[in-house]
Amino acid sequence: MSDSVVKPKAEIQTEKPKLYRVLLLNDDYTPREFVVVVLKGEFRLSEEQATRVMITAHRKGVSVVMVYPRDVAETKAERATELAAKMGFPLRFYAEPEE
Ligand code: TYC
Repeated sequence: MSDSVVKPKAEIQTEKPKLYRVLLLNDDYTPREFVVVVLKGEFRLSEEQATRVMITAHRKGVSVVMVYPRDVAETKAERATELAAKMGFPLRFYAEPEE
């Protein structure tokens, strides 16, 4: 009769939960000041950070706002997009996984 020894798994599972980045898209209609207000309110950016992110999107078409766990990124992107829509602006945020 052989003793059965339970060996610990050779490799410990160290997979990190994927992070998602929230991206901001440029458009021709949303006022710059409103974009900054949303970035400060929903994403807690400072005036300087919000202005920098807004200007980057304005110039390049898209800008990274912030990185979060998936559910937080998706919720914030949705909330910010809905708030803009309610105010009549086509401003869009979306979440995507980091590579
Ligand atoms: N392009 C807009 C304007 O000229 C301002 C703007 C900046 C809109 C960034 C969206 O993500 C954006 N009024």
